[in-house]
Formats: sequence, structure tokens, C-alpha cells
Amino acid sequence: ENGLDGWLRYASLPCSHQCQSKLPASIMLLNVTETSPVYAAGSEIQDGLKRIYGAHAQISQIQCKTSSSTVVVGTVEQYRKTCGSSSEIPELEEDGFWLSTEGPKIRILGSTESGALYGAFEYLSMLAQGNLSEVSYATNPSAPIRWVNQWDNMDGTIERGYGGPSIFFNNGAIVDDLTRVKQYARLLASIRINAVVVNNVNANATLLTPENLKGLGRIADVFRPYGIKVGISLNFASPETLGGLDTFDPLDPSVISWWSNITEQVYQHVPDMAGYLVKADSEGQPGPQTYNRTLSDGANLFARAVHPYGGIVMFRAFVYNQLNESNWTEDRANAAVNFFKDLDGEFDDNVVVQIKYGPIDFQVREPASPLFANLLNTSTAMELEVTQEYLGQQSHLVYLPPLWKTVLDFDLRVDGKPSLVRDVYTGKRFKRKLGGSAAVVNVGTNTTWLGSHLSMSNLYAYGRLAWNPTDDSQTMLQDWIRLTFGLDRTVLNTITKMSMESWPAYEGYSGNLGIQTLTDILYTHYGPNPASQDNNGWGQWTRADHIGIGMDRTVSNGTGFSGQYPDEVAAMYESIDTTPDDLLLWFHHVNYTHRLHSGKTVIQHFYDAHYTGAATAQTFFTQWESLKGKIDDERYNHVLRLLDYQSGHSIIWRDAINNFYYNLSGIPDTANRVNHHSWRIEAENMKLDGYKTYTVSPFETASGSMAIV
Ligand code: BDP
Repeated sequence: ENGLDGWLRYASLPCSHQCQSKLPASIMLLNVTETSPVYAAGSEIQDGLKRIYGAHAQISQIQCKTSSSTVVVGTVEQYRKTCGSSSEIPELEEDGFWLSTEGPKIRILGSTESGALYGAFEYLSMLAQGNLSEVSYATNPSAPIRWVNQWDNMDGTIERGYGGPSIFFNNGAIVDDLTRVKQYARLLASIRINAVVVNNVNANATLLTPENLKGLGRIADVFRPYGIKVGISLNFASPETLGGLDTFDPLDPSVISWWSNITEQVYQHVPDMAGYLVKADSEGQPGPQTYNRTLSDGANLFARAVHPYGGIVMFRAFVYNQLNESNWTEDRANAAVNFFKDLDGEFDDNVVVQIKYGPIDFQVREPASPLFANLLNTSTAMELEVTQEYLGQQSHLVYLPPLWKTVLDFDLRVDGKPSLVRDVYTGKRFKRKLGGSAAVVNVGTNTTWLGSHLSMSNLYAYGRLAWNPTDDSQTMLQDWIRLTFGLDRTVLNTITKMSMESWPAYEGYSGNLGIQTLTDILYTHYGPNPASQDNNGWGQWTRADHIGIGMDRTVSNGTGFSGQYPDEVAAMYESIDTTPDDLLLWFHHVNYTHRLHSGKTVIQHFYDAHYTGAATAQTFFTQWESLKGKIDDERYNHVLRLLDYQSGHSIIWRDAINNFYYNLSGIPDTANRVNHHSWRIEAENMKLDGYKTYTVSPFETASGSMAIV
């Protein structure tokens, strides 16, 4: 098995006589048009029944009064029109569905055709987990926006993608063979994703050429039967760079008409285009500020262009300037609120501000972005990252939902009232019609999609959380394990244990107490490089010196960031005493000898956490080894190789970070481990035959700064 089917493998299961009697003999579709989601649902059920239980069910048109066992799929409206009223079906919201497996007639009815398809995948997920019980329930989405973003470039590379080149683009154009796009559509529909932005937020305007818009149309045609719409990222300067105008000022009439013209062309090729995603005035991308216009002027330009077609604009809140290294009162964490707060209420109704979970950038632990508490009259969406940019780039096992939930479940206490982040972006708290989630996924042509079989649990769980943010991390994980690796209990327990331990382990050996992931910050975002975090304009500034560490973000003494939260939360973070240990260094600068609530000093916590985290990561390899023979060889070996690598890399992390802070602070490890590897023989001290020594940079990534080559 190569992973291509992800969690939709439909692996064969035994089926007793009683089991056989519960399987439908036919599949009755309320829409038999081959390009409809209902038809896709029917084919999927037919395929699933055959692959899981060897059962052959015929697809046919609906017969309302049949006594044979059947599964009926369609929308509630189609059902009522054809078979009369059905009072037992509960009221559904947009894209919701009702699934009833009671009696010989199984019914899967959506409020929309997409809803019906989701219901079909839900039914198949039960079957594939050996669950043939009788159920009857309805489920509805938490929010209308359940998108994924791909950071694919027109040349076929993917920014921060670790699963091979793009499935959409190559050599400046859309690829001819869209087979992988169809397979991706299937995976995404099964987790109820309803739109995909196909190109990088650092966008290339050439996607808008007539030839490429035709290609975009082909992509959309492949996604459409799966109920998934296509969206695109725009480059703000396109009127100038592609259109040949001498300006891209969002208020200039020639620019406005250029965009409305291009938008018309986009909709000619993709009549149901979901909308535009815009990154502007950030990290070198052009934007409205070039012309002293506001970010809302920029967003509304596009909102008005797509409005006639029912499109929306996802406008990213990830806007910040490169900081001035000599000015220590500047703080990148302040940027989003500073840029957006005063614009609340200025955005058109079809604009959604897309906000990363934390104020910096997908770190191993961040406080919830305070922007969610500052936009009361603006629709918002949560931006998560499935691709593990700062979190081991798929070479490390890190199951992300427990990290995401620290933010989704956080109570911002706006106006002193319960204001869970998930109730804000789903629109409930401030009564917004739009809202939802977007995740940067970055699958590629590798058959594992993301570069690692185990990382697919993050994509699966992302979809589940976009539908229902209260879904439990372990429950989602276990569904994914059964669907991906089968029903063996040892397999289930082992992968559950490894995955649930993985984020705390990674935090342990990368960056703890809220200091953030201590990777190289300047480009790769991989591997330990704590020194790169300070004294540069992009830096997140750990502000470590010989005496202490952490960034003072208080109002009283620091950068003022804690004051961006509503009063109760601001007060909690303002004081060292009430700041939780795991975010201490995010909000405060303290001496290495400062005692945590746990009773340990900061530096000893660092040392211990790096040892415990790396030790846990090393158990993943042996835990996985215990599954040999219970998982097919191809996937078993692929995962084993990555976990072997992680074992070693976690030690590099551990020693690099511990040595760095030991060198800086001069404070010994009370357990005498740091810098005391008496058992270790350094390569550079051996008699070298055919090898040369060299000095490593950054120094802390090799003991004694030396390696051999
Ligand atoms: C950072 C990535 C960079 C992205 C940027 C973004 O390193 O490649 O362009 O985020 O989100 O995390 O726009």
C-alpha cells in the first residue's frame, strides 16, 4: 500500500451472514446525473461495499415503495418531491445531512447534494470500521467556510510543502493529467471540505492569463462533482505586472475596472468560483499601503469584483513589517491588531479576515491571536497549518489537534462574557453569517500526499474540526487509525499513544515555556538554531542573554502586547504569577533561575524537558517496531525510516538547545547531563582516515562545534 487512498482504503473485512443481511442490495440515487455529488456518493458507496465486504449493489433510480434492502441518497428536497413528505427528517442547515440506517431502507439525505455526499462518506466510515449498528441522526456544519489552502507555485514547486511537487501546476501552466486532483477531491470531500485555494498566497499573476484560466476551469470541473469549489490567491500588483497599467491603486477607476474584467473572465471559466484569497502588504507582497490606502480599501476592491457572482474574499491578517533591530520596543506579535483593529466594520459583508491561530507564525505554542477579540463587526476565519512547517516538516511525528485546541477552546472573555475562539470564528459569538476555517495543507504528488503516512491524521482531523471544533482529539485520531491501518487493537493503541505523546514531546525538545520553536528563523524553519531568533528584523526575539530569557510583552514594562486582550485575559498575562508556565517566556523576561509554578527553575526546566521530550521521541521507533507484521511492509518501512530519523534528530535538538543555553547562562544541569557526555566518543577525536574535521555553524548543533566530513 502506498498511501494514495489515505483513510479511504476500504480494506476488506470479514462479514458474517448477519452482517451480509445488513448490507443494501441496491443504491437508489435521487439524482443520476454523472457529474453530480449524489452520483459521486453512489459510486463511492458501491465501491466501498465491494471493497470492504465483497458486496455487489446496483445503482438505480429511486423507487419509493420498495421492500428490498436499499440505500437512498439525495437531498431532502429531492426526496420529498419524489416520495412525498417525510416528517421524521429533522431540519438541516446548509450542507448538513441526516443518516438513518434503521430498517431495510438506509437513508442518506443532505440539505444539499454536498451534504448527501458527506453522509455517504459517514456511512462508509462506519462500514470500514466494522460498525453496522442502527443509527439515525442529523449533523450540521459549525460554519460555512471549510477551506484548504495550497501554497503551490506555477512552476510546480510548493512553498513549505514536503510531499513532492504540485498536483496542479508545472512549468508555468496547469498540468494535463488531473488524476491526482480527483483523488485529492475525494479525500477532501470525505472530511467535508468545501473549497480549495489552489495557488500560493505569495501569488504569481500569471495564473490569470487566458490559457491558465482555461486550465483552472479544468481543475474546477474535477472538484465540482465532489462538492468542492476552487478559489485562487491574487497578487495585488497584477493590474500593473500583468495588465500593463501604471498603477495598482485600489481606488483608481482603471484598476477597479481591470479587476472586474479579470473577475468576469475567471467566472466564465469557473462559474462557481469560491472566491479570492489575498496576502497584501506583508513579507514583501504588494498591497494597498503602497498608495496610502487602508487594508480594507484593498479587501473591498476584490469583494466588489466577486460580489455579483456570490464570491467571497479571504483577506489574510498575517500583515507585518520587518522590524527595526535597534528598536527593542517593537514586537511583531502586535502587528495584526495594530493593522486591523481600527478597520473593524469597514470591510464589505463578503470579506472574511483569515487569522493565524497565534500572533506570530504557526509556532509550537502560542497564545490565541488577540485579533479574534478585536473584530466584532467583521467575519473571521481560523487559519491552521497542516503542513508541519515549524514542526518537523513531516520528518517528525507531531499530531496537531491538541495544539490547535489550546487556541480553539481558549476563552477571550470579550466584554466579560464567555467568548471561546471557536465561537468567534464560526460566527456564533458576534452573530456573523460568514466564518470558518482554512488550513494550509500543501499536499504534493508523493503517494503519501504529505511526505509521511502518519501526518495524514492531521489533515483528517482538520476537516473534522472545521465541521465540528468540539470533536475530541483522540476520538478523531482513532477513527483515522482504524480507517488507515485497520482494526487491530495493538495497532490502535500503539498509534494512539505515539500520536498523543508527539506534540508534547516535540515541544519538549524544541522550545518550551512559550519561547516558541527554536528553529532557524531566517529561512528553513527546520532544525535547531536559537541564535537566529534574536537581533534580526524577522526575529521573534527570545531576548536571551547571560542572565535571563523571554520577551516582556506586558503593558507596564514591555511591548504592550498583553494589552491587546480583553481585560480579564490581559490581567492574567500581565502578571508573572497568573501567566501559565507554558507561556511564561512568551509574556515575560525572567532570570534563568526564576522558579516556575512547578517549583523548577527555568533553566532546569529547559534541560529536563529537552531530555524527556527526546527520550519520548526515541520510544516512537520501538513502539512502531512492535507493529511489524500487523501493517503492510510498504507503509511500515516508510514510517519506520522517518521515526528512526526523528530519534536521532530529537537528540540533536536536545543537545543543541541545552548546550546553547548552558553556554549562555553558565548554569550547570543539576542532573549533570548537559555537556557531560562522558560515554560519547566525538568523531573529531578519532583517528580519521579519509575524513576531515570542520567547524559547524551554528556552533550548538554539534558538540564542541566540530563535525567530520
Ligand atoms: C510563513 C511562511 C511563508 C509564508 C508565510 C505566510 O514561512 O513561507 O509565505 O508564512 O503565511 O510561515 O504568508
